Amino acid sequence: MAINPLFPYPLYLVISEQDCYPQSWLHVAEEAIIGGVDVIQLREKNETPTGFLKKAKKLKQITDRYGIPLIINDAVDIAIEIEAWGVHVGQNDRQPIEIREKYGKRLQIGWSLEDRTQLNSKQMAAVDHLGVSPIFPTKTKTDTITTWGINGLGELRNLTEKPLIAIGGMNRDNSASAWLSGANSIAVVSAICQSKNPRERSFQLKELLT
Ligand code: TZP
Ligand code: MG
Repeated sequence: MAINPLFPYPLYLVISEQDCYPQSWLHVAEEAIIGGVDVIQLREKNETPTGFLKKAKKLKQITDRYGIPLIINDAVDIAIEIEAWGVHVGQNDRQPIEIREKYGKRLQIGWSLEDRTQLNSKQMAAVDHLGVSPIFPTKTKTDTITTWGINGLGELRNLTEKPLIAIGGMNRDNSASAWLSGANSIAVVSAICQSKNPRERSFQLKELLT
């Protein structure tokens, strides 16, 4: 797909300390940015609020240094506190409308689309971009509902104009087809976090998205 001005970030890294282990997650983040990652989401599922805030501050220093946007998963208050670019929420998290009402345009709001009916939800009015989740089955997240596949992604492309982010099992073999089927961004965890050379891997993935 062409670059979408509403989400001009073709390569999207979703990061946590655990998913990068045994590599240093901050090192992975920096290497990935140098390699071509355009946006990073911090997604920490096993952190205390204090621990999450500390990590968010550290990562924000890096994303600010390189001038790329940072998205915080779930923790809206932390996103506001560190002046993140955006927040990403799932179907069971804080609702987009509530976030928009409270914080206006201070945060870009990403929402996980797990079922086609959610496209008709009133929440869509407050959503800036959608995570199409998951495209393929993945060990990184197993509590999923719809596995969209490339065809499902292509169908969604015809049903909404909002930027679509393909996530779940994305790698060097399937990212180009997701891109050509209408994704505006390809989001990965393990393809970069578990790579021995996150910089090179990011570069390789980015090359596919033009
Ligand atoms: N949301 C849907 S799938 C997923 C998330 C956070 C995990 C993607 O991880 P991987 O390792 O890129 O398949
Ligand atoms: Mg969530």
